[in-house]
Amino acid sequence: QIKLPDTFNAAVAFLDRNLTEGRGAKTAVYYEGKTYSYAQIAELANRIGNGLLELGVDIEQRIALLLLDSPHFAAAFFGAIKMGAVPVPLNTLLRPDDYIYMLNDSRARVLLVHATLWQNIQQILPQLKCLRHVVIVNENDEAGHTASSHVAVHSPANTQFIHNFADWVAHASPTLQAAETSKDDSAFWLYSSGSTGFPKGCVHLQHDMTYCANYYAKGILDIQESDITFSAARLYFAYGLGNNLYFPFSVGGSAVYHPGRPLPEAMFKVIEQYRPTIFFGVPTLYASMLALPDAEKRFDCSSLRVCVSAGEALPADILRRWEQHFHVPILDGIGSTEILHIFISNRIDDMKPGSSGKLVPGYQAVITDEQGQPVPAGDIGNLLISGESTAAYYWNKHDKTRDAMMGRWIQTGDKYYQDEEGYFWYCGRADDMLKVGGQWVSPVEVENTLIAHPAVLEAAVVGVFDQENLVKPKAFVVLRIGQTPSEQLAEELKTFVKQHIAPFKYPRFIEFVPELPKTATGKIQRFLLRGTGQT
Ligand code: 3SK
Repeated sequence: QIKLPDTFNAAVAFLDRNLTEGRGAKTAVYYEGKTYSYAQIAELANRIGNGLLELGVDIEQRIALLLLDSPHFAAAFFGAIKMGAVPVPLNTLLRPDDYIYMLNDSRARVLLVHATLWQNIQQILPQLKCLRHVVIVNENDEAGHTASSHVAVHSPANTQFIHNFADWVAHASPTLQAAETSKDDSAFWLYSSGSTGFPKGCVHLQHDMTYCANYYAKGILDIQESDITFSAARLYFAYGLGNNLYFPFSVGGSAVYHPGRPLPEAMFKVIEQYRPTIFFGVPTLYASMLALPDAEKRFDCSSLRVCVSAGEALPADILRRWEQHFHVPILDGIGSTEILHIFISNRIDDMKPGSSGKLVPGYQAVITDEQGQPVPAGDIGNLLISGESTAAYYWNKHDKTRDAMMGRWIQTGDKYYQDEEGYFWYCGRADDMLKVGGQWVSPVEVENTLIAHPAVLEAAVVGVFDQENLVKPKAFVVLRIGQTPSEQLAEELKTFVKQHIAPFKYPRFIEFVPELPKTATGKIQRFLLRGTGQT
C-alpha cells in the first residue's frame, strides 16, 4: 500500500529526490553522445520553472511541450510541474490542424517548441487563442544569440511573444522553491485519441506517476538504479513517458534519448552504443528489427536484460523469434493513456506468449457483458480496470468522462477474455478504433480525408492483419462516376492521406468496391468489411 503525504509535488519526488539522496552527479540522460547528470537536469528544470514564473504563468496553467526526446523535454516537464504549472506534451508527428485543436482546447499559455518543429506552429499562430508565449528550443544555440529577449508577433486577436530558449533560461535563476501542490492536484495532461477524431485531454494528477513507477516499473520490471532504459516510444506518449523518464528517474537510473526516427537499424546502433539494460518497443518495431538480415550477428545486444512491448498485442511468433535471436525475453503488456501505464503484463518468470499476461499488482480488473455483469472465465467481454493511476477526467468532455470513468472503474474500450489460469487475451476494440504501430488511428478521420479527394465518393476503413499478424489500416473505396480503379490511383490516394493527416494513419491497402455495406439508416457497417479485409 502506497501512502503519499497530502502536500506532494511530483517533480520533487522524481527529480529533486535524486539530488537529496546523493545522486546529483549520476548520469540521468544519455543524449547525442553526451551525458546529463541529475544535477544538470534539475538546474535546467529550475531555470525553466523560473522562466515560466517570469512570463506570468500561474499554478494550474497549461504549458504545451512540442519537443523531441531530449534533456530539454525532461527538464521542461519537471520544471513546469515544480512551479505548479501543468505540462501538456504533444505528439511531434501531427498536422497544424491537430495543434490548433490541442493548443486551444488546453488553453496553453506557453509553448516550448523544438526549432525543427517551429514551422508547424508559426503558420497557425493567429488561430491560437490563448497562447501568449512561444519558446523556441535550439540545442545548438548559446545564450546571447538574440539581441532582444523576445520578438512580438501581432495578429488582430492577439499579441504573442517569441523567445529564444538559451537566452530565456540564461536569465532565469537556477534555484526554485517547489509549488505547494497537493497529491491530488493536476500534474500533466496527455491527449488520447477518440473514434470521432477529437483527442481527449486526460488530466493526470501529481500522485499518478508514483503508482505506475511502483506497481509496474519496480513490481514487474524490478527496475534498479543500475538500469539504463531506452524507449523507441517517444516521451510524449504515456508509454514512453514512463519508460524513459519517470521510471528510470524513480530509482536514479539512466535513460537514453534518441531524437531521430525509431528505425530498426538505428535502434540496434543505439543499443550497441549506450548498452541499455531495458528496451521498450512496439510489435511493429520488433518485427522490422527481426527482418534485418543477420541483425543478431551484426549488433551487440548483450546489455539487454529485458525487453517490453505494448501499444498493440504482440504476436507469439515475434516473441519466439526475438528470444531465439537475441536471448532476451519481451514482456508484452497492455496500458492506456487514461491509466497512464501498463496494468496487465507478462512477467520475466511467468509468460504466456500471445497473451497480455496477468494483472499488475495494484490494479483490479473485471470483464463484463453488455449489461455490465461479470462474465465467466473464457467468455469475451468489456475490460474495466480500477487503479490509482487513472486520470481524474477528460478535460472539457463531461459526457465522455461519465461514459468511461465509472467511480473507481474505467472502461478501457478493449474486448478481452481471461483464461482459467488468469492470463488475459486481447480480442479487439469495443469501438472501431485501430492501434497501428502503437498509435491510435480513427477510421473516421482517414475516411473523411479520402472523401476529400475528388475521385472518391465513399470510403470505409478497417484494420486488417499483415504478414506479421499486425494490424494495418485498409480502405474500401467507392469511386465517383467516371473514375477508373487502378494501382496508380490507389497510390495517389495513399499519398493524399499522408499529405493531409498524420502520415502514420494512411491506409496501407486500398480496395475499390462498387458499394459499401450499410444499415437501413445509412451507417457504414465496418464489421462486415473486417471479414473481407485480408491483405
Ligand atoms: O498502448 C499501450 O499499451 C500503452 C502502454 C503503456 C502506457 C500507455 C499506453 C497507451
